[in-house]
Amino acid sequence: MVSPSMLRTKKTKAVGIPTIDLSLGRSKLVKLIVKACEEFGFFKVTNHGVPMEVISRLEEEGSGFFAKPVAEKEKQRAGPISPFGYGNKNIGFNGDLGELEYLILQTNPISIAERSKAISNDPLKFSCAVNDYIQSVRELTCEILDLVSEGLGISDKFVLSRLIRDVQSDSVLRLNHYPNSPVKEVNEWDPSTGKFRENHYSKKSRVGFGEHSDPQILTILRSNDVGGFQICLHDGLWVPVPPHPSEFYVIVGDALQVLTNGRFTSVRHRAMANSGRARMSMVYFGAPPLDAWITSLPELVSSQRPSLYKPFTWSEYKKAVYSLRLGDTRLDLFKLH
Ligand code: GA4
Repeated sequence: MVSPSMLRTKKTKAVGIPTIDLSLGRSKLVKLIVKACEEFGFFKVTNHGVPMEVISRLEEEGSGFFAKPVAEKEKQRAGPISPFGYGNKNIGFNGDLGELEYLILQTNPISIAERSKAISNDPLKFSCAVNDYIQSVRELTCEILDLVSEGLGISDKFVLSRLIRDVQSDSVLRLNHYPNSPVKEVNEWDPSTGKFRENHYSKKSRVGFGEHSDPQILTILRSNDVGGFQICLHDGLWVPVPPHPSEFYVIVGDALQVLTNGRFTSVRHRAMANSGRARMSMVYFGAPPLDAWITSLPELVSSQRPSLYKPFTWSEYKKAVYSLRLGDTRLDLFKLH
């Protein structure tokens, strides 16, 4: 059932983020999912079928990696031209910065086995935890995409999930670690006393990972019990999303916006880094193979609603994504009208 968890933001009214119980009957589910994707591009799922043990094992491996000395982690550094591996503060290749460190992994078992040797002292344990998590979360992603296709009246019900199940799928797993590091700000102005406060630990919000939309089809996000994640509503209002370590948040990505011909819009989101405790998130980005064409599904195109975007391959889109800044709206490059 959609039971909106009521959230209050500074400026506003209470905002309900949809919570969808995946154990509901199919006909109800498809309607709820389409509604949530249209209204928010975002929802929480409960009764999702991913065992807590699978989640905990990956969390443990991730924490183990981030607890290593920086010099060790740096050996896994991404780039200069590959986004895969360890990163610290630098996001992408065009000067974006964040208050976090992260590990980006390709999701095919061969690449995971290869990387695990260098990442962990127990590579088999690490690669099993990563593979089991990916397998479970991929299944969840595909189940949601099949419900989306059904809800949108697409005749080929597996057209979306097939892109993710493909062995060549470019899906990615990302572990983010937002350390607890209050910033010591010397001489911050205190309006209540009319004086500068010296050597003061600022409570100001700092951006851990800046505002952006995800380029892929669907994102499945899980974090520990530390808050900081926020989504932007259609009216531009930012809403804090409470952490739920045993549940997942589902995020509509740019590619799904194109595939649905704009019926769904990819939700802009960000992570703040001033919570007072370290936050760790585990994020699966469901993506098509590099050579797959991304274009509006025929059922969603008509003379009244012509295609909004020109067709492109996922590889072309990724090139555009990495040539721009984090917060850019890259889909504008592919607009037809
Ligand atoms: C956002 C979603 C995923 O985390 C990611 C990110 C990627 C990166 O960190 O390497 C990007 C970012 C993400 C969008 C714009 C580009 C690419 C950083 C950046 C500045 C792995 C992805 O696919 O796109």
